[in-house]
Amino acid sequence: MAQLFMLGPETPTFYITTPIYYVNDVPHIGHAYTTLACDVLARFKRLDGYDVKFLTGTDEHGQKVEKSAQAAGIKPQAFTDQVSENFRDLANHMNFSYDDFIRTTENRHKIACAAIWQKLQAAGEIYLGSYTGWYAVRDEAFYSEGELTDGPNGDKFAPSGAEVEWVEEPSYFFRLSAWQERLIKYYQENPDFIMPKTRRNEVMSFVDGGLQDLSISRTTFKWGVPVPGDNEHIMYVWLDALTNYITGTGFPNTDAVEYTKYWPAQLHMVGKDILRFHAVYWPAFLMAAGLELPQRIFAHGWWTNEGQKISKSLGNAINPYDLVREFGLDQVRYFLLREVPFGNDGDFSNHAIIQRINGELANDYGNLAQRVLSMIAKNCSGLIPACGDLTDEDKQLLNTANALLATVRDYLDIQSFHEALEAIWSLIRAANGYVDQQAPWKLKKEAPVRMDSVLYVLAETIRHLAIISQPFIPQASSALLDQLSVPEHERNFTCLETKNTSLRVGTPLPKPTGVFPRYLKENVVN
Ligand code: ME8
Repeated sequence: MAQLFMLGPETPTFYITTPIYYVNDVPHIGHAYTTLACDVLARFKRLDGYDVKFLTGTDEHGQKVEKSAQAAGIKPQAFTDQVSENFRDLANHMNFSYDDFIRTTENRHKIACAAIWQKLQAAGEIYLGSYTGWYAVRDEAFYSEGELTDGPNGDKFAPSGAEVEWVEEPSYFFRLSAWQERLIKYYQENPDFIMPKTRRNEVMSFVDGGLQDLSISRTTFKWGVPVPGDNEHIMYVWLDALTNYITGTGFPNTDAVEYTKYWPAQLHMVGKDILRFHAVYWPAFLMAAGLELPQRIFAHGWWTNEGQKISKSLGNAINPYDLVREFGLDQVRYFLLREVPFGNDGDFSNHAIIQRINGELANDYGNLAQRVLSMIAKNCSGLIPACGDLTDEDKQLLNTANALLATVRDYLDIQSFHEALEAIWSLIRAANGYVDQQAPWKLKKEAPVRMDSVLYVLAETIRHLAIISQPFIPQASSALLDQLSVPEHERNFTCLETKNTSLRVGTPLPKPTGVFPRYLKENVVN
């Protein structure tokens, strides 16, 4: 992704990651949601002057993927080559601005896995033993007897609902139990390390309950990274997968610019299902290997479809391609981040997305832009009008517009997307109220100078809105900025904080066209 500023050694960096997705699944709305959240933050930080690295990718090893390849009748490598592309396609289709796409079958990653293993081994954190216990292939996770529930036919299930199987095999172990107190201390000293707070509490009570050493190698199948010095074993797929975050910065080459610049990451974004791996195992591995910890793990909530859990067996996974085709890309991006307070679970429904599209995008934002730009086209010969003396109402609206960036920045710093959007919409509503109150269409005859000022104030407000809404709804924002003739190099946030980039009087504007159509069709997806 192109950077928008000259970058130098002083430029602050922002490294953000998505989970790497299991290739055996078909990409659905849940995957799109996590990457979307990262995309918005990455775009925001780029506009805010940061040197950003945004990493996503696919998790390609392990028993689950090996089984899927067998079922497809092809070799695991050929299988993963094929299906990994589905996730890259999704990222491109959703206009995600990732800088790097990692596949765990790449050589750079295998090298990083071997290196972290060797660091752990050299630190005395690994010993050989044997694992006897339960394993869920679907979660690629070990479970203790106490965590399981009994099924009707004597089978047993993990808390996630995944079926477990009994495993007995030689295994290398990581001394996780020794890290309990240091992890708790770390959580206490870094209260924002795990967010949201409720999830942090869950993790802390899990760790408080005691940690057992973790099995980190398998011998009963082959599809994985070999354990250095013992080819009988392959590395546990979660140790392999988590390592991707440092592979992405060039690890084990810790002296290279990429690593020193980007590690530790500012944010690992994950769903709540995989928080334990990220907030317990990963920091323990890193501490044990003598590496720095990421600054934050944010675990967001779970999407259901019209009240039902999304699952392969129910066949109700929401296909993001269908959604975008039906409603439009920016509309889907807006809905996903506006509908649900980030961190909470959310329910997808056609009714809800249509309400948001027609109410907030078409009526509120679309109408504001359309009304103002059409009046400028009609009454000001399509030129940015002059701004005369400002009234209190003018100043109030402009002050609110000037304050918006800082508010949105603060909300995004705590990953509160819905509040950031609410702040943007509160300015949109204020601007619509101002249009009604000032009634510029009535001023044309009696007070044309005042009409010009009102339209200028509104156009300047829309400039703020369009610049700040770029990370969320990039296509519509860019169309609006085109219609305001804002040049490409004046679309970053610095241009909201310096006076000389305000709209220039007399600038010709292209013919306005609507950017947020109403959704009118009866027929909807799924
Ligand atoms: O767990 N609602 O991969 P995965 C919201 N490979 N988010 C959802 C979702 C839903 N219904 N379904 C999936 C793995 N997600 C591992 C990760 S990382 C080192 C290894 C999102 O393909 C959410 O982000 O099962 C969740 O954490 C992730 O997809 C799980 O993806």
